[in-house]
Amino acid sequence: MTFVKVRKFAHIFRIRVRVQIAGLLNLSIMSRTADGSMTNVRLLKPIPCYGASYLSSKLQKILHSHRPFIISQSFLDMPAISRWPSHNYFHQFSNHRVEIEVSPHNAPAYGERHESSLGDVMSLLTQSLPFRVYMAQSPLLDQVPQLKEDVKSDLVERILHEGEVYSTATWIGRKSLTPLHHDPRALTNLFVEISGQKEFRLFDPGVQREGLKLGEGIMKNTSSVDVWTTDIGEGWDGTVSAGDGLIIPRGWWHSVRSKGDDLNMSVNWWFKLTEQA
Ligand SMILES: O=C(O)CCC(=O)C(=O)O
Repeated sequence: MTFVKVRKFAHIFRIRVRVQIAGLLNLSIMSRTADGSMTNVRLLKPIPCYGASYLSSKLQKILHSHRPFIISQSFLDMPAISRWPSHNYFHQFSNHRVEIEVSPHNAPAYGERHESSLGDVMSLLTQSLPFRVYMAQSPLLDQVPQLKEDVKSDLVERILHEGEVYSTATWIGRKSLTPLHHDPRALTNLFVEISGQKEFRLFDPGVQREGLKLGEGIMKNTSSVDVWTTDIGEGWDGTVSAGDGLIIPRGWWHSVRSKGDDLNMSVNWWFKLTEQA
């Protein structure tokens, strides 16, 4: 083994031991942020991950536990997964007006909202831009009902059958970052990744609110703390790839960022779980 390899293994080993010790003692570990500064980020637990076959008999029980979980590679039957990333697919809907958010890269805040045509947005998103453009929480599926056919999937139907759907949203962008917030309190979120990868940081509804720097009025569910560099308490972390889903239970705080530089596409449904008798 070369000297370089030995050093590399020793380094990986040291990191593993540090993480294990920190986990055992529930200590905080230091990690380096993108800008090179050190930050104190407490250990995050991995979001549990299940496959469709495991879920088939336990779906109700797991949903009603109100704990988050990733559903691995179980939405690959969704036509959007092959259709939406293909170069020209959205051309046919080019003229539809949509809203986008524009903000500086990495800003842990919602962007300024602008209106544009879907065609222009899709062509903007093929370019490397000095700012972030995000078609966030778009009612695209209601505006273009034809697209609803693309997000049909047996498992989506099964999950939504456990409650009543309130609304759905489409998310298309690059290098996106959604700040920490919680959705309307009564609603569970079924989130499906169509293209690219997204990382989620989740915190349970009981997280310490002091220090969250919450907004006012309709922004009182949104924090201006950057949970990617700042420790706000124990949380859960996980990544979804195309074909994966995630359940965000009602009231759970979440911040979401895309991974890599590729076009990223997702869709989600907010639904109210039917209470169990
Ligand atoms: O994908 C994102 O950027 C945010 C998703 C989100 O916040 C949600 O589905 O409630």
